[in-house]
This record gives sequence, C-alpha cells and structure tokens, in this order.
Amino acid sequence: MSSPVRRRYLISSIVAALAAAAAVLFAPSTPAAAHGNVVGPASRNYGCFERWGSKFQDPAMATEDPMCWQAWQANPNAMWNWNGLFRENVAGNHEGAIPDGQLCSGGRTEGGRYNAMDTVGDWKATNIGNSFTVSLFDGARHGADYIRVYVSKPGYNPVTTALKWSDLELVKTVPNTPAANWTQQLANGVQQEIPVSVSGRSGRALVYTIWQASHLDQSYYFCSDVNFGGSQPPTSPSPSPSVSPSVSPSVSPSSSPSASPSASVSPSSSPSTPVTGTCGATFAVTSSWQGGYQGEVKVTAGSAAIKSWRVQLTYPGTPPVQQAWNATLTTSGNTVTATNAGYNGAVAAGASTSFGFLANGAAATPTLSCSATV
Ligand SMILES: [Cu+2]
Repeated sequence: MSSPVRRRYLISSIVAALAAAAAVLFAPSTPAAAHGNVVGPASRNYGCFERWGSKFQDPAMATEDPMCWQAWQANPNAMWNWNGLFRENVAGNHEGAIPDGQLCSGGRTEGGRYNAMDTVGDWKATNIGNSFTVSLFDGARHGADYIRVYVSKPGYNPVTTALKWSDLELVKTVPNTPAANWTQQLANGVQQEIPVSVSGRSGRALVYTIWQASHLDQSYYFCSDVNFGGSQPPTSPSPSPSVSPSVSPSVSPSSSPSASPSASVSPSSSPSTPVTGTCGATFAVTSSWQGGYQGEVKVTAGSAAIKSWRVQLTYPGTPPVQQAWNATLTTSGNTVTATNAGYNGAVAAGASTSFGFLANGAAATPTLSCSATV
C-alpha cells in the first residue's frame, strides 16, 4: 500500500478524478442530443422545417409561404436546429428575460439564430377548435418542471402586431412531469399531449408555450400560429416516424437540396452507382450541428418502375434516428426500416425520390439495403 508505485497510482487517480470533476464543472452547458419543440399546432420554426425542410431552396416558398421564406433566408439553422430554441438560467423570470416583441425568438436567444421568428406577418396557421391539443416533443427526455400554455387575448392579431407579454392569457399549466411519464417515441424522444380549452374564440391567434425542462435551468419558448374555427386535423403531425411522416403529402418530395448552407460537414454527395435489382439507396449527411445531424436517403428505381419501396438502415449499435419525413420508420434492434409514404412509393424506372431524418450524435453512415415491389 505504501509502495511508491501504489502511491503514484493513487495520486494519479486523484488527479484524474479532479480533472474529470473540473471538466464537468467547466463544460459549457452540455447540449443535449436533441431538445424539443411544440410540433402541434406547429411552432413557427418547426412548421417551416416540417413544410420545407426537404426543399428549403425551392423558390415557390417565397410566394406560397413567405414567412417561412424570410425565416429560411434569415437563418436556416433556425429550422435545422428546430429543437434548440431555449434560454438558460432565466430562473423563472421569463418576462424579465424576454422583452416584448421578442417572445417568439426567446428574446433573440442563441446568438440571434431565431430572430426571424419575431417577424410580424401572415405565418401559416393551424386550424384548431376551442378545445385543442398542444403536442410537445421532448427529444432528449428532459421532462418538465412545468409547462405553461398561453393563448393571445381576443383582439390581438399576429398578422399585424408583434407579441407582447400583456397580449397573453395563461390557459394551462402542466406541473412537474418526468420524461418517464410522457409518451415514448422512437429512439430517445418522448412526447406530451396537453389538452387545452378556451371558449368563444374565432380567427387568428398565437398559442405561446413555455417548457421549463428539468435537467438544467433551461426554458423553451414557442409561438404557434393558429386559426380558431377550423377543426384540428385528426392526426396531428408528430415527430414520431412510427406514427406518421412529418411532412404532409401536399409537400411533394422534390429532389434533394443540392447543398445546405448550414452544413458544418460538407454534404457528401451520393455516389452514382448503377442500380441493380429493383431499387438502390444511398445516404448523405445534409446538415450537422453539435449533437446531431440531418441525413437523407435517396431511393432510385432500377430498370423497372416500382410501386413501393423499403429501405433498411443498419447501424453498429442502437440507431440514432430521431424522426423522419417522406417515409415511415420503425426500429428493431440495430436496424431502422423505412417504408415509403403514401405519396412517394411509385417511382419511374431510373428515377429517384428521397426521405430525410434527424439523428443524434456524430454523423454515422448506415449500411443500406433497398427492396421494392414492381
Ligand atoms: Cu435540452
């Protein structure tokens, strides 16, 4: 025990332990693999990601969805990082931390990444009834110290007026709920469905949600544009790939974006290997950020037209995939199986379609296999 070797071992162990403790102490607030967002009624950045993420350079967006267009032009990372609109160490003083007019960007948080969310205008609104559901996706299993749902007061018009705290009415508070009590989604994510009721409302309004995550003093702020009087679609969009693709069929799966301005890893172009058999699949990373990345799989039909397709993505370990669009995903062991959405199963001979997904961690290339019905 008192041998020099043993003592040196002890000392180095202590030094190592201290270094590890210091690393924990001095680490910047650890970015979780994924955080979360209100996916229904979709918040501004989640909605723009959902509708346009697969074709964010399509100029049609400028006329069809001008508020999303200005957001993508201002900073595409507000959409790629749709799950990161949060502040830290607000200590519950949300009104003190976020000035009027900046509520939708969380007080211009994250170096201004989300500033375009504050732009006043005719954002696409989700039709809802006076009883509706706020779906909060928690991709990192933070759980909640509390969730507050506000609705803008009658008379406030988000199309013409910047949002102030005094425009809001608190309509629902969800108390402390650990992630284990939320609904499990694919991979790590969980989701909470929050029933909300108001009365006598019609027309445009904002639903404002504050999610106080439980792992740190980390609070999230979401503006969801709504239109009272419509009825909520029966299947609200969900980031759970096993439930539904998160891009609506009206968004046609156009060819993949040729480049992503947000990519910190340059998009690796798919090798153009000739397709043998019924179909082929290639993988590319279209965008990445600290803690996650966006992948895209291109499915190409062989020498015959196909009616439906299925791609298996096999990883060395647990698949990191969080959510997908333009395909339905199921996970079993190390393999994710992607099947076409209703609108992109049919592919002409030699033609391609694609689906995308978000994943945790550093970009990993899966082993792909494609099968199709002809
Ligand atoms: Cu987080």
